Amino acid sequence: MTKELTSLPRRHLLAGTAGALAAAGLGTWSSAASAQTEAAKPLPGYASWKSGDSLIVHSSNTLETRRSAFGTSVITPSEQLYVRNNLPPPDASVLADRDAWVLDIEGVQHPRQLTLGQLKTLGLETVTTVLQCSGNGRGFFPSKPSGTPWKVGAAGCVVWSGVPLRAVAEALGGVADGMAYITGTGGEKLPEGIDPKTVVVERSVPIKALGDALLAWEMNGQPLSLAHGGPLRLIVPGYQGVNNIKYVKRLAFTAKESDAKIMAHGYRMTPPGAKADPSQPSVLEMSVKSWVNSPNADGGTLTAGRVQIHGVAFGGTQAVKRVEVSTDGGKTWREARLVGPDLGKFAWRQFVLSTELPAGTHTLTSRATDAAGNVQPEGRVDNVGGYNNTSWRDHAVTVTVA
Ligand SMILES: Nc1nc2c(c(=O)[nH]1)N[C@H]1C(S)=C(S)[C@@H](COP(=O)(O)O)O[C@H]1N2
Ligand SMILES: [Mo]
Repeated sequence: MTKELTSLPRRHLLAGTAGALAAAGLGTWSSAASAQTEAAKPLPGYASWKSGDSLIVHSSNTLETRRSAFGTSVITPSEQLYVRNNLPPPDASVLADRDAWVLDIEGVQHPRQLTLGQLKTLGLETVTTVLQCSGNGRGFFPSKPSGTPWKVGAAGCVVWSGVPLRAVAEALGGVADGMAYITGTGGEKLPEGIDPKTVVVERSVPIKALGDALLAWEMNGQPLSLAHGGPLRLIVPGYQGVNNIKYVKRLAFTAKESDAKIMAHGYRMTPPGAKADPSQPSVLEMSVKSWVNSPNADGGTLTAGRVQIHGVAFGGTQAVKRVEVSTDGGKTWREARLVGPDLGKFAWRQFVLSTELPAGTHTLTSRATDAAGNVQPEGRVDNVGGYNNTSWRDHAVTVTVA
């Protein structure tokens, strides 16, 4: 029966079937139908292989995973993973001969260029990480910062394979003296006639990230797609999305942070009313966060009775130690159970609380604690760009139970 229902054309669902489903106690189906009404914009060509039903298309360069589409199986399928491009991606011809992609490596004893084919001979590692845009949760800021109003769906949990960056550095004689940062540069074609520094995607992270950083060519068991940075991407586990440079064409160990605009002024924790400047903290390591994905993340009415309240939790560079769930907007909390495989400290965990929800309105939310004892906060840190929203109150879901 469910199969028939989900395969009904959208028109049918909207023209009255939704009401019938709600009457039958299948409120989540009717909410899925109403969520689909937003799916107005088509997927952009480079991401046409993605699941349109699972994504909110904000623009051709910003696709968000629906809250109802995260599932419970830990890994976010590539078809459902969000996309965020600051510039249009390179031409698909860069994938024609993946192993011919050239990476410039600087700030080592013996700087040189290596092709992807050569990099593949230097080492192999696999790591599972949460990839999350620092603007995820921006849509909950009352100040309405400019930028995509992401709610929860600019995040996913992904498996990467590639060569550890430290193996590459070692092969080239080691990091040169005095270098304090890892600076990655994206390989997009830059618009002509403007200073490249104002548009290039170039980010620096502290060199301590060298222990975990990877140059990745595979994601979720497939060659890295153009949408996600293929043929080669820098992965900095535990760090905010922007630091994971797609189409990486230059990897430099540097004494100073990049002076590109996206590093010096973009992605800074700029206090309200202030102007962005390099003295303000940049978005680097992620911090502990969780949210509920079900039931009824996208609205609709539930039937009173037993529910499995589930969602995801992660700690950035720390493992998640515990997750609590509240059904009364944070007045009282109960311990949730972590479910599914533990894919390491950079991955997220799925959590569940099995409980009864009586008729009425309930505010469901979750609060995670990481292995270092950091507890997800109630509030957000206000900032101009709308970054780093980890507030459990903002991420609450209000459900109506009949
Ligand atoms: N070269 C390049 N790398 C990039 C970006 C970009 O625009 N160009 N966007 C960054 C941002 S802001 C985020 S959140 C992530 C998004 O990764 P995804 O599109 O694979 O989900 O990539 C980062 N790496
Ligand atoms: Mo981002």
